[in-house]
Amino acid sequence: MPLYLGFDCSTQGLTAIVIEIDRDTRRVVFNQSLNFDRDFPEYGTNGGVIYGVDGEVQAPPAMWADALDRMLATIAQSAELEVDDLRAISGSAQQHGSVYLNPRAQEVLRTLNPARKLAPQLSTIFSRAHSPVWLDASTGKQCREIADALGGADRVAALTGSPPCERFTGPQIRKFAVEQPTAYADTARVHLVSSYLASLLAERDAPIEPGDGSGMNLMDLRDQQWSLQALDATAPDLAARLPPIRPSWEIFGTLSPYWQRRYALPAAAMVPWTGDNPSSLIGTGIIRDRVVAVSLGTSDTVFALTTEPGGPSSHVFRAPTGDFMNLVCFRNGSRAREQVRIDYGLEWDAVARLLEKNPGNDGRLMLPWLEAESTPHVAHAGLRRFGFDRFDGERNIRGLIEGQMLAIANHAAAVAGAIDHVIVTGGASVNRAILQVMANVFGVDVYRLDVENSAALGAALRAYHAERLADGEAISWKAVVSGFTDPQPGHRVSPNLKHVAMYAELRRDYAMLETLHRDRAPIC
Ligand code: XUL
Repeated sequence: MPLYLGFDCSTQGLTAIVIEIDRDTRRVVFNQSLNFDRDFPEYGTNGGVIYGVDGEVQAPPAMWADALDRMLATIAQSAELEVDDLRAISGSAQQHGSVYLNPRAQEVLRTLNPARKLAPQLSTIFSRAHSPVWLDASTGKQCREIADALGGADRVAALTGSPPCERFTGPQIRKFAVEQPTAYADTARVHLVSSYLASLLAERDAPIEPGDGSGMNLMDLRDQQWSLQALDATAPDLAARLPPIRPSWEIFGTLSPYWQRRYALPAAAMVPWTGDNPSSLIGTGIIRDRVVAVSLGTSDTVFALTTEPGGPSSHVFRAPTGDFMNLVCFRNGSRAREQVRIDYGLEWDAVARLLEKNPGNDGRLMLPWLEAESTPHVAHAGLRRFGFDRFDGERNIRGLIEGQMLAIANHAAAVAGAIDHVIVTGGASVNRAILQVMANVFGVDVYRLDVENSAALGAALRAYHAERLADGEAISWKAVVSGFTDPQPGHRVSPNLKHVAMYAELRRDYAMLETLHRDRAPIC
């Protein structure tokens, strides 16, 4: 039976999902994850990243390569899989992060020794040892410079889909080019995390896919090509350093001889990798109107498909369907939830009981900005509590989770108009008590999916879609996702009508507090 493999290289780990699709069968046959901190302690990461000074957050690209190698070994050895049937591979990765390769990289990739591990063979290919990732908030100056050069932040948003944002790749590249000009001069290729990992599988430069390219402040959102104006405003000779942008479904190579020999894998078709959010759009199956997806992960994101860009959305990306997607991203996601839970010494089931015990927290609100926040822009980290103090554990925990859900529901208005229901994905989507708060706050049904990692599932589904197209079958997206993403009644959490009106009032109060406490001159 044909198999399709999808990866997701998120902030904290690498997941792989294999799906089996035939006329009457559609099922997930492999679903495993590696955690960077736990499984690769030698890289010294904390939550998959390394915090530096002044808002810098980076990760070692060699660690991602190591994880890819270990995961492919697991897949090849899995007793449940007939790996010879692997037809196509795609993937997704945390968005915005960038990998810098020197001129020797091409040759090294072409001559990898299949008897040896991948990561040590890559030790000479990086012109920058560590990659800046989406949590990096150190490029405010570069954002302002890019905005000035292009005629203002609104102009940049109209051109690229987003105003200049600290975590976006363009401002990050500019900072590197200005602060480390020698290393920049030694850079032959700047990849996204997604296209870097795809290149490692194909042993050649993989293209950038438009969904992930939209998170760079460098791509013309309309024609899905590099904007020469944006490149010029960012760094010298950048055009020569970027891979081409190619359609999401255009097969660009095959799994390379290195992997074929190393793990006896077939020459499966390679489909461009995208960002985790565009991939989740497919993996949650939200390919129609009036539904939004909420991803509760390291970042919390809210997104929806749209055929025309517009509305007051914070970001507009291209979607892997060829349409557009609106998205807002909250920096304070699962790390904030986890930290507050640990601070008050509670297990998750105790947190669930607290949430159920007193919905609405007696009207006590918290702005949940444990770390600097991106929606809305808040540079100065710190929880803001209203009507309680830090010693009140119950109110702190409820305040944080309710605050996050109020923010998500309020900002969802920038993503989609009327919403019939919400699809939730990501690690915290298994937590029913959190989903109950979400349903009460949104006032509509919330569904969780069978597969928690919708980005990896989306990647496997994109691999299937591209392989079918290449085979001459004009398959629709509805047919692609069917059987994998259909909301199940058993996974529905309905709003408790007793609480909906109360939360509607809290949403207004929360919005007011947010306006008072957000940064006056937002960057993004
Ligand atoms: C989206 C964003 C995050 C990352 C990490 O703009 O920055 O969601 O993709 O998952």
